Amino acid sequence: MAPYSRAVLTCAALLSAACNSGNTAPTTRPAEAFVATSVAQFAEPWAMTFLPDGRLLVTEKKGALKLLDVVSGKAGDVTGVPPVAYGGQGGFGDVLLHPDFAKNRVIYVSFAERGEGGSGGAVARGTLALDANGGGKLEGLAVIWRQVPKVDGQGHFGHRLAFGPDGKLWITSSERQKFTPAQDMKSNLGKVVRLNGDGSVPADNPFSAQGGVTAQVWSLGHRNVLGIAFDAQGRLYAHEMGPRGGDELNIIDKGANYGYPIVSNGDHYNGRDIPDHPTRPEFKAPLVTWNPVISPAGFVIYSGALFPAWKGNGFIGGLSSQSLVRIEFGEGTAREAQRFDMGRRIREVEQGPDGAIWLLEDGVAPGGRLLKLTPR
Ligand SMILES: [Ca+2]
Ligand SMILES: [Ca+2]
Repeated sequence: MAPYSRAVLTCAALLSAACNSGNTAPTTRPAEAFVATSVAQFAEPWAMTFLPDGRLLVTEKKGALKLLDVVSGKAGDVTGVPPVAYGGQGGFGDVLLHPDFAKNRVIYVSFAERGEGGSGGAVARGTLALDANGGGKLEGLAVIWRQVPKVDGQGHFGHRLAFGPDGKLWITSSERQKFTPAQDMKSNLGKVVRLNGDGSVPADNPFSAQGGVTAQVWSLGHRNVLGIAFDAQGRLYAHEMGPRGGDELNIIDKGANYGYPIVSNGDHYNGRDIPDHPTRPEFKAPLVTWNPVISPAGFVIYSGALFPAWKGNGFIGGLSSQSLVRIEFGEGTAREAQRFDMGRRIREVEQGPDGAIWLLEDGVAPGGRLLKLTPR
């Protein structure tokens, strides 16, 4: 565990030189809206989720699972995690509790693994046994899902996890920087996947009759999806790291094709044109497109009481934009309402039990801070 520090950060500590990097919404000084408290520091933290007792599980990309007491700042280790293929964008990914965790102790983790053909994302399920020393271990861990096929390279795994109000497990499966698999139904790359909690395929998936990995697919034509969230009405949203000038926020519909790599409001990083969304109306268009991009990672739709004005708003972390982006939703619409310049790459966003908003910075050395945002 990296040494933890606790300090209320001033605006000056949080902000990079300029406070106005945004083009979609005016950038706001964080200090005007919330207090950001640095609670702990982790090595390349990637994801977090709260336990019912208020403690916080944090994944570190190299392959560690930490359990943090957010009050004392003490962190313990959770052992029994799977070996991960660390490198590039690969490594330990998301951590998620089963909706009945308080009763069944079931937990899900995602990670990059090596295998025939290269590497791919995987999701494993086990139970969490806590010990009396502030740590614990994963027991009975079994892989319930894999990206197919495994390919070379170390990019675009996705593997963000969520449980829906339908009790199903949702997995984002990015296209591994291989473009065309996003449209290939014999592959589950470039898709949003929906499974039962045990890894089996729900009978009411849109392509369930086709069997194989096709049956897992809920939506297709995605690029790199590092954030997925349900709103209070049960609607599913996902953001997507697009090509140059093409980051997206989408509402995810059953069986819909989001068009990548055939269409995007952005273009390939090598300069090659990708026709924009309006040229192919058969593909579902994004609610929001960012150009310049924000590099979205982490996503919550806020339902807490601490920030009543933000109830129902989306909060998206920004990597290259070093920001926290606030989204307001309308009927079938969404817009960037506000952008907070955090001065660091933001990897993960979570809502705490008391309604505070928690962020993980991205970072190897000295590490990424865990920030707790509370009202001013
Ligand atoms: Ca999380
Ligand atoms: Ca384009």
